[in-house]
Amino acid sequence: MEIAIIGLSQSGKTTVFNAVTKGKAEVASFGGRSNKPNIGTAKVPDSRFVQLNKIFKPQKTTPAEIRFIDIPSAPEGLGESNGISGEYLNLLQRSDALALIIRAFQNSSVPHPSGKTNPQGDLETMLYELSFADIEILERRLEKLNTQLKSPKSDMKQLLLNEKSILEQIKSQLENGIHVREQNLTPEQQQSIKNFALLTNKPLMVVININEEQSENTSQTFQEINDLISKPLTKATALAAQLEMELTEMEPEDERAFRESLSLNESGLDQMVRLTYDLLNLITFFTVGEDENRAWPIQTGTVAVNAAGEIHSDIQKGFIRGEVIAFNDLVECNGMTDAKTKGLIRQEGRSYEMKDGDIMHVLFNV
Ligand SMILES: Nc1nc2c(ncn2[C@@H]2O[C@H](COP(=O)(O)OP(=O)(O)OP(=O)(O)O)[C@@H](O)[C@H]2O)c(=O)[nH]1
Ligand SMILES: [Mg+2]
Repeated sequence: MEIAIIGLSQSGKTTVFNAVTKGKAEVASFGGRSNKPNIGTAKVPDSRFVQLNKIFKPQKTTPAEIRFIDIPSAPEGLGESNGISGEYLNLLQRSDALALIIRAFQNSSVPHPSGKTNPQGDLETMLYELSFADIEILERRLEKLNTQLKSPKSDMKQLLLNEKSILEQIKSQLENGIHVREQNLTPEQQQSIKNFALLTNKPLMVVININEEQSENTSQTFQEINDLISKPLTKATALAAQLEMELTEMEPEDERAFRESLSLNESGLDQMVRLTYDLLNLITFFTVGEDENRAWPIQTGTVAVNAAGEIHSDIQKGFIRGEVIAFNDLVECNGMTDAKTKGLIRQEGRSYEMKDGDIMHVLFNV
């Protein structure tokens, strides 16, 4: 799973990135900014995984991970209505979801690019920018289709015309500010745009970057942007990125104490991960053993053979069956031996639909 962090310049993208990945990427000082994307992973906090590690004491533990890419605001790009293109566009297209950072913090030493903190305006700008990128992608395809339609092979003509009509409809809605994910497309329509990886078809999380002492204004900001965020496949959260980043730099005990004193119960990392799981409809399954315990994020509805493919493509290819036990059953038995005696380990076939918290051991042929 890969999330692209986007937003206007100086909105706090790199700060959010550092807070969730516990990274040390350099934040921009005004004027001198880096143009390379930062790539890092956030480890998904999961108390069940901690419990499994206590039971199995493996040599290695690998929590579930979500990749974050901090996309710098391109000199010619994002928010300046000149479009998103080239390398930036590719990075955005290949991501599974977009995290859009909206600046709501006041910081006189960090001037806002347009002079004034304006969450609603910035959000509108960025939503427009994303629509615009998609319109350009569709226009390029439509141009090609029109050329092909000048001398179509007869068996292709109807197909091309169908595609053209679908793309034109989608484009016209985008021109009215309706993102693709809000367009209620039929499976057939979704199929015809699948390869374009349109940006406004991706799940969107809006992250409002607030000052630490701004909590009262936060609900007001939410109210202001409410119409823009209460849409399908769109979620929003507020976090104080600067503070979150500083907290992640502390020793874990100090961080805990500090959070308590500020009554910050959910960390920025937790919030972002929860939102990602929610937005992408993810669950976690586990593999356990003496060598390694590992947690794997998968989409709800994933069947056993495809879950096995997350581990390795060979394991998917040679899949025979899965030995599966629910997390609660395993913990109650405090390990596999007792669980086996009690008959709690199930034999499941390729099409078994994985449940959140399943522990699976795959039997396979090489
Ligand atoms: N007070 C305050 N300052 C912040 C907050 N988040 C970021 N900043 C400051 O704003 C400046 C820009 O933050 P960055 O994280 O570099 O912003 P960015 O969006 O990555 O900037 P570009 O990559 O240049 O587009 C830095 O000086 C940060 O310290 C915040 O929540 N509160
Ligand atoms: Mg940055």
